Amino acid sequence: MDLRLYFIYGSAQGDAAASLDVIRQALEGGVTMFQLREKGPGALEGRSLLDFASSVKSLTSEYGIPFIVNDDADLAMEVDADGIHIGQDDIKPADLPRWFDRKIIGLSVGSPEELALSDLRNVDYIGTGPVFPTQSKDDAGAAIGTAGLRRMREDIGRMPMVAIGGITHANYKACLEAGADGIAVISAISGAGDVTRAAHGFLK
Ligand code: TZP
Ligand code: MG
Repeated sequence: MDLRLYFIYGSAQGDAAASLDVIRQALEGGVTMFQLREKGPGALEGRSLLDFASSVKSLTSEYGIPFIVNDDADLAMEVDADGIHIGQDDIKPADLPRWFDRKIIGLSVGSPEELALSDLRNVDYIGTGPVFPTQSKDDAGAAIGTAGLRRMREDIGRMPMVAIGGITHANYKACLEAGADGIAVISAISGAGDVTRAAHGFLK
């Protein structure tokens, strides 16, 4: 598991073909992890979601990159994902089917208070944020800043930690300096004119 550059994306409001193209370009740019996060208006469901997820899985496998599914344990199992990412309001890591024992389990933890309430057995990495304000998640909560990130690093010890929320080429180094093992990004990659170049720019 290499958390350095964790790209998160969905089917772009139902346009699966365009989305696959974005994901391929990001993989070309050197993304080290990928998470399928299918949310919001136009999100795919049922058979079309399953087909899309399978296509993404094939694509990430081609590049040897872990394919993580957000929230949806059934979907993760159906497409034989490499892992799942869950939030505080989702299924608890300890309640996941045994199938996930051999898989990567990520958990969102936004604050030291949430950390104190989280059962980290079975958890392989933590996602912390939003570090900076973000347009990509309505209920992301207040930004914790790099000071909040540093505090989380102190509290979690050696647990792998990826920073998320509002991360750009201008601020990602501050996240790494604050103790993150890597950065998780949606818009600074998916919204870039040159997706491959944008991804690559985070690896310098
Ligand atoms: N969780 C916390 S912030 C966020 C998620 C999924 C959105 C990150 O997106 P962006 O565009 O990189 O700010
Ligand atoms: Mg969730």
